[in-house]
Amino acid sequence: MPAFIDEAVIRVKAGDGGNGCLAFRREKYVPRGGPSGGDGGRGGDVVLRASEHYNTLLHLRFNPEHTAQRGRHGEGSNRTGREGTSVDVPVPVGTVVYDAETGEQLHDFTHDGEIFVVARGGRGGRGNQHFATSTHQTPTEHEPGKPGEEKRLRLELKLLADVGLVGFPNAGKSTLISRISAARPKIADYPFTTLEPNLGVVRVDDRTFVVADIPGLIEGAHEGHGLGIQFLRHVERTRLLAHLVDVSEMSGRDPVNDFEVIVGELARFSEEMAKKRMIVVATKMDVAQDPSRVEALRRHAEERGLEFHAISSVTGEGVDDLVRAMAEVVFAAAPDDSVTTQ
Ligand SMILES: Nc1nc2c(ncn2[C@@H]2O[C@H](COP(=O)(O)OP(=O)(O)OP(=O)(O)O)[C@@H](O)[C@H]2O)c(=O)[nH]1
Ligand SMILES: [Mg+2]
Repeated sequence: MPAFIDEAVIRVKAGDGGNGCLAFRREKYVPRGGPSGGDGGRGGDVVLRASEHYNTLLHLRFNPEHTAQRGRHGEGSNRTGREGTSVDVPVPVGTVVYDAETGEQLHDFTHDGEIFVVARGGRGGRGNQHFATSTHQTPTEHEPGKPGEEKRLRLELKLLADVGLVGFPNAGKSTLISRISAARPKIADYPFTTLEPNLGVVRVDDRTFVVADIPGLIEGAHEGHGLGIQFLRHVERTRLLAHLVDVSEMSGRDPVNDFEVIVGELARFSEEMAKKRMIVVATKMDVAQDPSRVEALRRHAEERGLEFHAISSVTGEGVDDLVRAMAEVVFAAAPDDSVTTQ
């Protein structure tokens, strides 16, 4: 099974501590009052936070620098500088964090909401108020703030597909994934073009999900015909199947029959696969001559309570609607709460 790894390298810099202050109280008749320099505030941390809201690391590739605020400097009258604000960097559950310089594994996120402070803010320096002793009453010592930690991180995520594309060879699976993601699988007008699964990351508004394009299935795939059903395990854990059916005359077959053949093969693979949520997708609408073929498939889907979409990956017809329908199912399973990307 090829490893599908999503990767991002980011730089994190925690806030520096504020400097301690050098100051003396001003008192009437006393030329020099006691020392009154406040401490610098602590710098903010950079915190990685696992969120089910994210399925990929794509948002970090667009935004690779994360800097927390520095602490404010101390002030006179023993005033401590304000602490710097920390920054939260959301990552998907399943992300493994490495130090990019040393290769050391720093953390492995396993559950939603988990946090890991990856770069600590620097301590604030002490003001001169702390340096007074009975014999040293006008101290001028005061410390600079400590620098915040700075790291280059490599984040790694094993991608799990959210949506699986299934259908006959030549149905247009690879063409669709190349239209909706950055994946560029081979596309050709003969069956069994795709020999290995391809994953593509699909972006919808500020969220992403992963689509798997797998080799086509044919009748008897469960007995090893064609490339067989071995690749179905790549979509075993998806939340949704998009079942692509070529409704153009190019296929030389009947769309409803094609649909049933594939459903039969899925059922023979596993009970779970047979029960998986499915969207039926009529493909190649730009070259479909006979509307009755499309209508027959639409009715067939409706009778089975399945959502139906008709698309052309060439003209783009129906593709946005289909992507939104996929996103709805995928994101319904993950809480859509507070987090947004930049
Ligand atoms: N006119 C038209 N042709 C399409 C469309 N989608 C795919 N095709 C063509 O159909 C042929 C097969 O497309 P692929 O995307 O390779 O099909 P596939 O389902 O990935 O096929 P396998 O990898 O063999 O399972 C190619 O010649 C595509 O250019 C479409 O919307 N309109
Ligand atoms: Mg293909």
